[in-house]
This record gives sequence, structure tokens and C-alpha cells, in this order.
Amino acid sequence: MKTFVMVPTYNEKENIRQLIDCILKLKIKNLEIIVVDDNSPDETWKIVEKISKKDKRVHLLLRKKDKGRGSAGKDGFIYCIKNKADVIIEMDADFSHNPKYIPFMLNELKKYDVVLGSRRVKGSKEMGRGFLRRFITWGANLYITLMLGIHVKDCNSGFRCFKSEVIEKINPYKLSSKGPAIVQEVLFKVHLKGFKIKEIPITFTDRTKGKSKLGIKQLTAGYFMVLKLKLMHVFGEI
Ligand SMILES: Nc1nc2c(ncn2[C@@H]2O[C@H](COP(=O)(O)OP(=O)(O)O)[C@@H](O)[C@H]2O)c(=O)[nH]1
Ligand SMILES: [Mg+2]
Repeated sequence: MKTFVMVPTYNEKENIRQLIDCILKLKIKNLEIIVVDDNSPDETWKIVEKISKKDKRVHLLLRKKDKGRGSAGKDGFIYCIKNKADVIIEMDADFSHNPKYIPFMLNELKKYDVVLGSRRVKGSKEMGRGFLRRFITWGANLYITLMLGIHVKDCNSGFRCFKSEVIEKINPYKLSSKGPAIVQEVLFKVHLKGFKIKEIPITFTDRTKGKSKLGIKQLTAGYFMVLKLKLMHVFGEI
């Protein structure tokens, strides 16, 4: 069984080496890492390139034309499918998603199609984020649940483990979000296909190094994307 961990990065030079080390230290059989970097000005990609030359489990997808969390995720999924992944894990580079949960996620994937690291089930914790940021996440989650009718408690989680056929079935080529709303787009399409989703509790820790790329612009675009997904569904396009 071949597992790919897909990590989108933009200006993560302070996190990426340590993250790759932590994932590889888990000693999971046939695990490879694909970092999708959008030509980060801080040269995150150079660090990954250097590691990839020494360790063939580590790969770099350097994007020079496109930019955005969404299209990076899309290209990352396509890379994993093309390279014959059986399992695809997506996670952020900033240690909000602790790699220690990966073995448990893989184990749960024996019973489910998708396993999601959740901030909103019994046993979950959220550390280091202030009231405003948690309120924004809570509001977004409520909006998504009401609009899209997804029965998942943490619709904003970008820490997920998929059987590769799930990604194949939702057709990664058709993913259209340019920004972070890709998280909800994928979740909605997975939900519509009726795949079994399991939420496992995680302790989510806000980044201590580097900066968040989520601003008002991305947040607004995300709200519009969710509305667009709803309309597309109503008009039978998805
Ligand atoms: N390739 C790529 N990755 C991105 C982009 N924007 C954010 N990311 C990555 O996506 C992940 C989540 O972004 P982050 O800024 O932590 O968002 P937040 O957790 O919502 O504050 C991190 O690994 C980022 O480096 C982008 O435009 N391109
Ligand atoms: Mg983050």
C-alpha cells in the first residue's frame, strides 16, 4: 500500500524541514511526501529540493505559474493519483496538524473512506487561537453546514486521509476553488458521493512559526465558493 502525504506550502521555510523529519520518523511503510510549493519568496522549495535529492521518499512539485491553496491542492491530488497512491493524506505545513495522528488515521481508514482530524468532536482541543479566529471558524462552519448539509462537525479541517479512489471518484481535474475553499469543495463532493467519513479528535495548535495566509479576501472568496457549490448542486452540475 502506497501512502502519499501532500503538503501545500507558501513561505514555510521555518516549518518544512522539521515537518518532513517528523513524518518520516513515523516509519510508515511505503510512505512518500509531496510538497506543492508556489515558488515561495522565502525559498521553501529550495529546502525541499535539497532534501528530495538525498531522500527519494520526498518530492517537490514547484509551481511557477499558478498560485493558491486551492489549485496547489488540486495539482497535489493529481500528482498522487498519477503516481499510483493508494492513500492520500493532506495536511498543513505549520504543525497545526500534528503528524503523530497519521498512524491512527491510517488504521481508521480500514473501516472508513475518509478520516478527518477534527477540532469539534469529543476529545478535540484547540490551542493558541484567540476568540476572534475561533469565532470566524465557528461561523464559517455553521454557514457551510446550513448551506451544504454536510454531517461533519469540522468542515474546515484540512487534515484528512483519503482512500485514493475517493479522490479519483470526485475527479480532481474538476476541482475549481483557487483558494482555501478547496477544503469545503472536496468535502462536499465526497459527501455527495456518499463516502463514509470518520472524524477523529485532534489537538489543533496554532502555528508558532511563519504567518497565516488566510485573510479577509480568502475568507470572502470562501463564502462565495460555498454559495457557488450550493447553486451548482441545485442546478444539477455536481
Ligand atoms: N502552495 C500553496 N500553499 C499555500 C498557499 N496558501 C497557503 N498555503 C499552505 O496551506 C496551508 C494552510 O495555510 P495557512 O496559512 O496555515 O492557513 P490557516 O491555517 O487557515 O491560517 C499551509 O501549509 C500553507 O503554507 C498558496 O497560495 N499556495
Ligand atoms: Mg495554518
